Amino acid sequence: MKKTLLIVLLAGLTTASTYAETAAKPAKIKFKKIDANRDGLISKTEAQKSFNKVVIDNFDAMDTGKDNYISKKEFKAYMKKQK
Ligand SMILES: [Ca+2]
Repeated sequence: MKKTLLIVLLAGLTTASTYAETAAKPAKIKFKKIDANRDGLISKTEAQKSFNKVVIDNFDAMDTGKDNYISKKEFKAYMKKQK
């Protein structure tokens, strides 16, 4: 019984660290995946629907033009800064 619990815990840890690694690499985010209606801009709604924590949390930082949309240019500029 104890052994099973340990395996479950270890499996949970592995999953958690994999998730953290993904979240810590904003450069891997695909603009196209978030831009649901393919108009070349990410709206706040699209960001929220993508469930991408990096984009949701940094929406205002990415939206340097302050027009409530992240253009591909703004997106790329932000990703470049993260490297
Ligand atoms: Ca869009």
